[in-house]
Amino acid sequence: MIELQRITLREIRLPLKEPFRISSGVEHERRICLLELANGDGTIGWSECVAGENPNYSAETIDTAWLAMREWLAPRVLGKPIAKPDDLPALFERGICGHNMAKAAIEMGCWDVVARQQRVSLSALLGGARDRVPTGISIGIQSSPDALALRARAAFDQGYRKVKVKIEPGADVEYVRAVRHELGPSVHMMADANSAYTLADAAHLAELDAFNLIMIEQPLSRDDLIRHAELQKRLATPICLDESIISVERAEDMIAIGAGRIINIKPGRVGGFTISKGIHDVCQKSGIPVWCGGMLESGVGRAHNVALASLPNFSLPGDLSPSSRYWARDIVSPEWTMDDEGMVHVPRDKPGIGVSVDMDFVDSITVRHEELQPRAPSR
Ligand code: OSB
Ligand code: MG
Repeated sequence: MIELQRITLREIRLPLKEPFRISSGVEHERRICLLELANGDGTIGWSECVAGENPNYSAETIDTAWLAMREWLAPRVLGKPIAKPDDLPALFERGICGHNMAKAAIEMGCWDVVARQQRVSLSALLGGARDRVPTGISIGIQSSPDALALRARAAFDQGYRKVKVKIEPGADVEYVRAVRHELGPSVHMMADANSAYTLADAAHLAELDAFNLIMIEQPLSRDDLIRHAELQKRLATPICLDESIISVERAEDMIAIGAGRIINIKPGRVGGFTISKGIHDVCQKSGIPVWCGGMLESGVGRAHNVALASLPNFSLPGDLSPSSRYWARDIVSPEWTMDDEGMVHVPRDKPGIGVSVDMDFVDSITVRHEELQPRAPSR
């Protein structure tokens, strides 16, 4: 049973070690919204809202999510008894369109609360089955094919199990060719276009078939399910959808019309763990592999992703790099590390998310802070 008494929102600033460029924008520093959820029984849960600073990946931003949580979502849960976190999507859906990342942040924090109440790991509560999950790296667009090949080589030598490179028109075929040439034929490689192409680029994208990529992620626009199905017919490389998949129904549609053969599940994008599990189950029944994507999360959001990635049908390496790939210092202890086989360990022996938040460090980088409490009954 959950009955939240307070949700504390904090905005922190974390500079990235290297700028992260994708087809729709570049980030040097992350503005991250953390949630601390205080339950009536004294249990504290943590989560992270993955909305970015700008509306380039999705319509949501940290500022719209903050507003949505304060004005519409938190009032639905604060001081109200909730039997289980699975009930939250329905509670949030009625009369509140979209805002999946804001909804997810509260829902995922509630999963942490319940895991800690039951003294089980978040992984176990979600139905996870593995102690270690394979790790991939997502490399931003670089200045030249050679620069990208060098960066990819360094990543592969560190142990990563999958190398994903960001592409856009003008930085695609030659860039991928350079990386494939550098890494050799057997390394798991893929490209992510973040919607930079249209169906008119089909013949150009088909040139990527020569490089034996395990998939090409989100080549077309988020709403282009039909066009993705058409493109898939013209490509040998499997299409993986990211931005397009925002619900269980959208995943079913992708499968039904052949708009893709793989799904990148990001719990923030779809509205939380309940819906992520729903997509995972639908895909498992249809033989569609899934993997856990990333949004350059801090150690808190990473904990949630690692727990989700321990579910059985997460059969491909996720974008789950260790803390040191992103930050000079992460906000959790222990920090997330990768072993020399490219695996991240799932803290299944600890309750909840399995890492503790370094409060002194968080306080020192907090630029905004708001406490949400049950509204006084209106007279
Ligand atoms: O498309 O997967 C993406 C980061 C921000 C926005 C979109 C994407 C990404 C990544 C980062 O690829 C993966 C990571 O967190 O390491
Ligand atoms: Mg992507």
